[in-house]
Amino acid sequence: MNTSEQLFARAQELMPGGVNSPVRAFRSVGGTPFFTQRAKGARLTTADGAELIDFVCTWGPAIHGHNDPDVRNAIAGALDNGTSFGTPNPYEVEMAELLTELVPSVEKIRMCNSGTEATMSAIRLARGYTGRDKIVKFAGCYHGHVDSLLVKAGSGALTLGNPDSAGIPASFAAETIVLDYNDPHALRETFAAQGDQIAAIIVEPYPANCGLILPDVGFLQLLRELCTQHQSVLIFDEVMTGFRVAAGGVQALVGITPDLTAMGKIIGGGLPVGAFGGRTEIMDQLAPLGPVYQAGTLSGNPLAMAAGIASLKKLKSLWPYDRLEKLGQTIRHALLGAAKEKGLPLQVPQVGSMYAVFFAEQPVRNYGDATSSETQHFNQLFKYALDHGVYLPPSAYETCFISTAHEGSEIEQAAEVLAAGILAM
Ligand code: KE4
Repeated sequence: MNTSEQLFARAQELMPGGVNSPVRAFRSVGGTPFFTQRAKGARLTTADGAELIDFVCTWGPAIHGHNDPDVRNAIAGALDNGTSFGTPNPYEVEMAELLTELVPSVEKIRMCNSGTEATMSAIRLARGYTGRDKIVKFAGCYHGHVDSLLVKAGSGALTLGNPDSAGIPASFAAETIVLDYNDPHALRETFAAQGDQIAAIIVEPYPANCGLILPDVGFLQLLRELCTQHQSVLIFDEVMTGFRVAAGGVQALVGITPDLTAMGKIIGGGLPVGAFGGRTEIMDQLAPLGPVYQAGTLSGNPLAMAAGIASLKKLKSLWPYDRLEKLGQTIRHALLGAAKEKGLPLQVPQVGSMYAVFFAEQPVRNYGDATSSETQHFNQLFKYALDHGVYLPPSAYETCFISTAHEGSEIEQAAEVLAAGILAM
């Protein structure tokens, strides 16, 4: 069987960087990325036979861990009927009913095939609905590789040090206003000056693509107030946080109603799915009803819908959020305890099954704070953890995820490894 080294050598001949998504290349943490042979529950088995407790969870979708039997059975059942029809199918209706039930702000929904498609389409819809061009986003937030949003972006763009991608026409970037998250003054000034030109604010309500950042009290409410006041569209990008921090996402936790919500990851149960939805008045601007065009050959694909439906139904039956919060706190306390003992400044923002690790004196409130943290310390911890059977995201600018498949024993084991990794620094 090919080792990761052998596979990576071949991959690099055929795919840029040997990967199909940049952050997988381990460029910021160094070394050869391992190739995964199979995955089950909370664990990955690499092409080299190593078994790893996984805190990436395929970047969020695997809320029930890998190869979940209920999700597998749902896919197998759908497969008996075929893989893609290109016509409406019953699964789409069931998915739409689930999503609009779980996220009440979403009155109507449109399925697509990735989080990027979801945010790209939501932006186009907001522009079409308002007749305006400008978009407000926040530095460090990543909304997928959308031309107009790859401006001061997070995730892999930030990891590789090019948050402003090449290939984006200046005319596109000129329509994107980038502000600092948690900076109410800049936000008020911007809307005072050009509120009538702003089609939308798009925000990760809890930014999780430059590590994990939490809002100052009142910040998200201010977004809502300014969008209402200036008739701009408030878009919550809950591709990552949706169904993860709560069944209804951040908007359920903070009690704020966005006009549109972008979704992805968990709703596909590991298969390619995105979605965007919101107020009927806005959504009905979409083709075939309205003038805003959006489409997709595989949108509402029956296999992907079946996987997502099973994943969401399992969340409804397990309602795992209290348990995931406890598991997240176990990791957080272990990390902070070890850092205190070592005398290392450490911040571990954590919400439920999401946590991040910043080697920083002060809490990280924005992009500047995140990029000023000691990423070399993170890289050391990443390597130690990987050598001891624990897989953290290969970048300080990502967020860790816990699944319902993580047993208490695996969390305890991982907490011990991470604490030891800090003490070994
Ligand atoms: P996708 O197009 O990758 O399905 O979703 C884009 C996206 C949109 N919005 C948010 C908040 C996201 O986090 C993402 C994608 N997340 C990254 C991980 N931080 C995907 C990992 C990757 O790019 O390989």
